[in-house]
Amino acid sequence: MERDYRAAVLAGAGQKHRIETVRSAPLGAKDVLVRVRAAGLCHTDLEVIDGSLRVPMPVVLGHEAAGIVEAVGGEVEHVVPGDHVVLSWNPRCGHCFYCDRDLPILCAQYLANGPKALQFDGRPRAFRADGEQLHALMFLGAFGEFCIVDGQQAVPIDREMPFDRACLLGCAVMTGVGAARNIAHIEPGACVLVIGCGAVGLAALQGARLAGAGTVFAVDLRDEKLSLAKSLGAVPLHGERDDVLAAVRGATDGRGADVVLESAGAPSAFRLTTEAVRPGGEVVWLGKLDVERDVGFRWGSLMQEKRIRRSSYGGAEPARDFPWLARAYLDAQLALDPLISRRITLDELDDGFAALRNGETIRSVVMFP
Ligand code: CXF
Ligand code: ZN
Repeated sequence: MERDYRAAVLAGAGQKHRIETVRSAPLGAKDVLVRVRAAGLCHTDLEVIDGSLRVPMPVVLGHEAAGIVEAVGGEVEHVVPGDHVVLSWNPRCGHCFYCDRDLPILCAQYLANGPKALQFDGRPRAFRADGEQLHALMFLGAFGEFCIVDGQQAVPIDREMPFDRACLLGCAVMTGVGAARNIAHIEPGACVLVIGCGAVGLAALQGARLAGAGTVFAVDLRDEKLSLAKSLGAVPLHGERDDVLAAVRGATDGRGADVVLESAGAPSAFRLTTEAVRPGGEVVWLGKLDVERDVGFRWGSLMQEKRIRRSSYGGAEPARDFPWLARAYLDAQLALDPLISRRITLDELDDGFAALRNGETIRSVVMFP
């Protein structure tokens, strides 16, 4: 059954959102209709608004969301209406070359349909009042009261989990904690350096602590973000005022960090990763730049058996990872409250993105009634 609901529609890069009444497509057999309760504002949405990430328009952004299952298609068995879910933006076909090699982030169907901003099976799931098809960013399009996802994207979590914090698990927290837990190999007592203290970095440093790291250094250029990192157990270092390399070497008999997790997305940050890591140590790059940009490295910083790895979703296995991340929050092992700078309404979306662009906020979260 089709349904009318309010959603934020972006008609072109550089434009403002318009809140419109849109109409959902009929539910497919594998679909789940989710009543969105909270959705975070992420830099990837901002890249679409600012034009550096180009997707077909008009589009509904929002890919970090949690909500309540409203209805399910005939073939969906793992959730029922009323379940609380966190949404994953990385559905996979399960049988392509990369799915067979445990790299769903490279799934052929995911990579083919993602840039088209359609849902996973290639069909649109929402339309404007005049019938024009709406695109959806990252197989979600969560800046609306409802969204239809492929069933596998809806992961049930503990009902005690508050929606505003639950939504963060779907992108930033999964990416950051996952980098530390699923991608890097952090040994007990390890020295870890986290570069960039946005939502992903603040999650990464907590992931490092959960993995038993010894000293976790955290670098940023904003004092407010460094205070947050400090409150979460990291040793704060200002990227310009402090000598980051000296601090890391001083803590490791001159070797350098065992593991460096990068979440700043700047050339200087990428360069710092390979300078600061010890010989044989591990670097994980999470941040990103315009794909056409060049980054230069001092060749010597890439030598000595350093392991450099890119990760875009922290090795996410959503059905495995979202429930334990929620549990870690509920057990007070993972702090999420400090990541939320503002709670806003859908009508305040553009102001929320302006604040993210200026670096004023970690996460603004759209709350739906
Ligand atoms: C991004 C990271 C780079 C690839 C696309 C998704 N993560 C979250 O927004
Ligand atoms: Zn994101």
